[in-house]
Amino acid sequence: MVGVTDTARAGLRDRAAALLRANDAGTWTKAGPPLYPHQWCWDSAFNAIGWAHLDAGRAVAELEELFAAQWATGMVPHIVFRAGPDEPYFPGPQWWDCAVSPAAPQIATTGICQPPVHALAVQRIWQLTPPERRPEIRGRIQALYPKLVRWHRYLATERDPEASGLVTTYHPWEGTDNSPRWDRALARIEVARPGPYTRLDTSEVGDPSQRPTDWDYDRFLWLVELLRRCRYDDERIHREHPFLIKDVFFTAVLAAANAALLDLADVARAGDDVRDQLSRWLERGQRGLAGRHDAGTGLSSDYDLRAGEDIRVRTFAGFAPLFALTPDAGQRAAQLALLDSADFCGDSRLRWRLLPSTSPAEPAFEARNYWRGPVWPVINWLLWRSLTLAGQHDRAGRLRRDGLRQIAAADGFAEYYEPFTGAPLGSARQSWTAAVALDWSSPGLPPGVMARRKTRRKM
Ligand code: 2M8
Repeated sequence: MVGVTDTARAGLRDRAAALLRANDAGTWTKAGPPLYPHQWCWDSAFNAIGWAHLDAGRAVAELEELFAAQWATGMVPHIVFRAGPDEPYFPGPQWWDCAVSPAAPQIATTGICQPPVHALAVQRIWQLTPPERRPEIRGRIQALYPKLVRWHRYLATERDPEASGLVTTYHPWEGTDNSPRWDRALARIEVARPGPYTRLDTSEVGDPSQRPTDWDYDRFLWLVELLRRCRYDDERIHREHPFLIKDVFFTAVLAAANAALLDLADVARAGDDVRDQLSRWLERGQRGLAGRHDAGTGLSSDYDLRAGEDIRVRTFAGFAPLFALTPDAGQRAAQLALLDSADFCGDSRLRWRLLPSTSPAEPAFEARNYWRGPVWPVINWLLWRSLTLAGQHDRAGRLRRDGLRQIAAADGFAEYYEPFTGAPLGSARQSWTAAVALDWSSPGLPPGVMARRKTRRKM
């Protein structure tokens, strides 16, 4: 941590570990109480990475607990409602009513999912497991591995019936809630009648301008109602649902996760058929992303299936080829130049050179509003990981240094940060930010290597 003393780094690590422990419910981690008291899907993966620095067994338990709520379809739900009634969250299980689906598990969950960071977490856990714990952890990874493959299979099939390589998302809550990426698709939903409701998030955060608007919430809840009416049946959703987006960021995470599973195949003693399948999904995802390149902006664009139109908004998601490490060297060089440009990390107003959720040059940019501008440490962690694997060590090192400075400069572990001032925003006790701080402040630990297997068969 250049520019921050060893003492400061040790202090940050201690505080990050203390936050994870404070949010620990034994075998799962509250995402960010009191705002987020339950177990969230991709938060859990990052939290497992944090735990891996403290206790490999606890790290695996996080994922075991999450996958205990895996749906019969293979989907890993976006929230597992594990907190008790004294820790309210809106919308709770009754809004989702997942019992309408025969695929839902016994425990209450939501009926959608989030980006599959989990294989990246397992890769990191294995990397950090001390030799004396390897036999035990290997056994547990072997048990988890087929569940991860089922999860990826769900995304590669049910969420991509066209076999395009691109994952279809059903709801803004499948990752980046009020990102301007969804504005036009949400605006097309003219009538949203979710029924009376009271939000809790705006009072928890205090400053409503940091959160989605009521207009957004009307549509978020209406989409839940429509998904419930489809009984969360993927085939029906593809036929009837008004919000179907080919999401390039989600796709990129899946590609990186498929590579991570390939990397772990020997640890898990996976058979050749599984390895071949993962290779095909990886290639198909990377090819799908290559097809989403927008020559005008240099970014990758999401695609709105219902409107039949590209979504041309400059956000972090446009760097999907970089997150996925697609093989086109020319495209990668162009994306790196764009990343450094004044439209993104090179904006001279930025307090730190970190990737904001939305480009400050974009008309929809809002510096304090959630996914519409603020810097999210977890997104920068994913970028850091990709830059490292791409051999971009200087860029990766700078990103990690600035990422740590940003977190260390503020009290607590914020959910997101104002890009120009560095002010901490949203939840102040966000587990995944503490997890990222733990991972980044561990000296000499680059992320795992990407598998570079040749595919044996054509798709
Ligand atoms: C945010 O989303 C939840 C709904 O899932 C919310 O606003 O209530 C998002 O940032 C999401 O990506 C994240 O997983 C979740 C918990 O940190 O909070």
